Amino acid sequence: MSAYETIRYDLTDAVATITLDRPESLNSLNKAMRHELRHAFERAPAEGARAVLMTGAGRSFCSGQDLGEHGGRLANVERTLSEEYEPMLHAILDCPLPVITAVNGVAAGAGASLALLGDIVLAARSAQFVIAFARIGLVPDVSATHFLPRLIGLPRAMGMAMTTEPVDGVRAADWGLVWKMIEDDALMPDARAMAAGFATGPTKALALTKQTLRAGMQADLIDQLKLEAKAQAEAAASRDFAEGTAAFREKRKPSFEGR
Ligand code: LHQ
Repeated sequence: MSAYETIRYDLTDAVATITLDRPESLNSLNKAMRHELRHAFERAPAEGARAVLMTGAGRSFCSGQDLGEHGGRLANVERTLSEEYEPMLHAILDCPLPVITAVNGVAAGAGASLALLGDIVLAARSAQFVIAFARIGLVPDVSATHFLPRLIGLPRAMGMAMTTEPVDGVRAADWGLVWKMIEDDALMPDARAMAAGFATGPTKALALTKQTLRAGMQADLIDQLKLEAKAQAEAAASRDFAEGTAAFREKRKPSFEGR
C-alpha cells in the first residue's frame, strides 16, 4: 500500500509518524482507518523505523468508531471488533518499537482506547479522554475494560465509564493514565524530541522492555521472573549491550545501532 486514505505516514530519521487524518469527523475510525493503521504499524519496523509517533490531525486525537459508517447502523459488531479492531490493536501492541501517542485533543470511545495503546502516552493540557460509550448506550471496548482499571484502578475506571465525564490532560497525568501532561504548544515538539531519542536508542532492549512489562500485567511472579531472565539473556547478547557497556567504561555516549 503506497498511499493511505485516512492516515498520513511519514518516515524520517527512523521515526515513523502516523497522523490520523479525518479531521472533519474528529478522526473517527472507519474500516479503512482500522486497516491502514494495522498496515502502518506493521510496515514501520519492516522499513527501518526505530520509533513510532501517533497523533491526530486538527483539534482531535480520535473520536472513536465512525458513527456514520454503514448509515449509522452498527451491523456485525462482534465481527467488526474481532476482525478489524483486534488486528489493529495487536499490530500496535506487538510493534517491536517504542510507540508514543501524542493526544492532542479529544480521545473518545475507541479513540480513547487507541490513545492508551501507546507505550508512552503524552497528553496535551487540553486533551480530553472520554469513555463516551454509555452516552450512546454502548459498553467500553477495544481493550478499555482491560487497561483502564489496571492503569487507574477500578473506582476511577468505573467513574470514567459510567459518568462519561471527560478527563483532561492535567487529571490524566495526576491519575497515572498517561506518562506526562504537556502544554498544548509544546506537545508535538516534545513528542518528536522523545521519538528522536528512542530512534537512536537500544531498539532491541526497548522492544523487550515493552513486551516484558506488558506481560507482567498478567503473569504471576514465578512466570514473570522466567520471562525477565529470557528477555535479559536476549538483550545481553545484543550489539547494543556490548556498545552500552563499552561506552560506560570509556565514559562516552553510546552509539546504539538498534541491534
Ligand atoms: C463524528 C464522530 C464519530 C462520526 C464526532 N463518528 N462523526 C466500535 C465498533 C463497533 C461497535 C461499537 O463500538 C465501537 C467503539 C466506539 O468507539 S463507540 C463510541 C464512538 N464515539 C463516540 O461515541 C463519540 C462521538 N462523538 C462525540 O461525542 C463528540 O463529537 C465529541 C465529544 C468527541 C466531541 O464533541 P464536540 O467537540 O462538541 O464536536 P462535535 O460533536 O461537534 O463533532 C464535530 C464533527 O465531528 C461533527 O460533525 P459535523 O458534520 O456536525 O461538523 C460530528 O458529527 C463529527 N463526529 N465524532 N465518532
